[in-house]
Amino acid sequence: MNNLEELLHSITHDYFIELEKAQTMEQLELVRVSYLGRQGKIAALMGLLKNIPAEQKSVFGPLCNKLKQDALNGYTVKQETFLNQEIAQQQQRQEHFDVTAYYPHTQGSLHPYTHIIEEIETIFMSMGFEIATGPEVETDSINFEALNIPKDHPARDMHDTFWFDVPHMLLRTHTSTVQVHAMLNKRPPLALIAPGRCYRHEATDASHDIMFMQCEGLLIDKNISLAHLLSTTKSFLQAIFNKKDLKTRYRPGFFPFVEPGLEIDMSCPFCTHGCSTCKKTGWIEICGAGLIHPNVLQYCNIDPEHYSGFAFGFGLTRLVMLKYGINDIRLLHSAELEFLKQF
Ligand code: FA5
Repeated sequence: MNNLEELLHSITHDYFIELEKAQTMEQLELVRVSYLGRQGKIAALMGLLKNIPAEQKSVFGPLCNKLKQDALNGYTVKQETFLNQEIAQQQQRQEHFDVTAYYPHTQGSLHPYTHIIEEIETIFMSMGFEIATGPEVETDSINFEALNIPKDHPARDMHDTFWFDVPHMLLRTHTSTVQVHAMLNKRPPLALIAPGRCYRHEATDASHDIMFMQCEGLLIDKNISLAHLLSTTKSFLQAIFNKKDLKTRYRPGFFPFVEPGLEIDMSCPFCTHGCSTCKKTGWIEICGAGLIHPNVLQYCNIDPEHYSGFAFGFGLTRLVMLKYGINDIRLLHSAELEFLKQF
């Protein structure tokens, strides 16, 4: 009896001293576990009750229960005190938050591609063109057959193609595929541009990469002629280089999906008497173009007797490089922050 009484007093005494000493939530939790936990000292004390006679049990049972309740109350009061202190500290920190304080941060910038695509889209939208997109993983039929480039056609040699293991599937080699999707899915009149990535299995150098960007243009309606093509492309080039006196000239060009086909050159926007960009010629090759071949219209169920149209496609990568004076495509496609920060 005496032993139990002493034990109860010593646990009560020690518990409240340790409770008093706890200065943080973590220390308080250690005290709780050590006394009130399932393996704690109070539980062990209560475990002893089952081995004592019934008359002693009736005395110590209530005393043990009282100790447990007092210990729990003491713990709860202290826990609330700590929580209130923490809330008060948080409020104080918030009251002192300085919204004008300068926090050093690094600011991102738009990639040159993003800049130029936004400009191109704005110019063409002002002329009534829509912006179109298409898949980069394509079928042989859309990338070649629909565009009048059947199997064994020599024009396929110009498009070194990344083929998938899946038969007839490839990474598109040009954005002319978007023409086909548009013609198959919509009815004329159609006016769209399609900037996007293309892939060719080529050796890389300062102006060629295996991934690059092109921008396609397509217009189909009744009575569309070369005059529409020439004035649209010229107006676009004058706007993008911000040069009203920029001139264009035309040479015959062969692309199986247009007839006649043209290569469009522009007068060098950077010089008057020849420079390294125009290789001292005063002219820069900029765009392939032509009137849409009747075979292509027919493939897409558009009657060539009623409708005609033009298409053009230029290297958007080349345009970015020209416009920003970037002399190596690999820089443009690198993740070099020092380079990209300039734009
Ligand atoms: C075409 O791809 C045609 N689809 C363009 C076209 C559209 C003609 C509509 C007529 C009507 P070409 O293969 O020439 O054409 O490619 C066009 C441009 O893409 C090139 O002038 C060049 O600027 C760019 N280009 C081609 N291959 C690469 C490459 N590996 N790296 C960077 N740019 C490239």
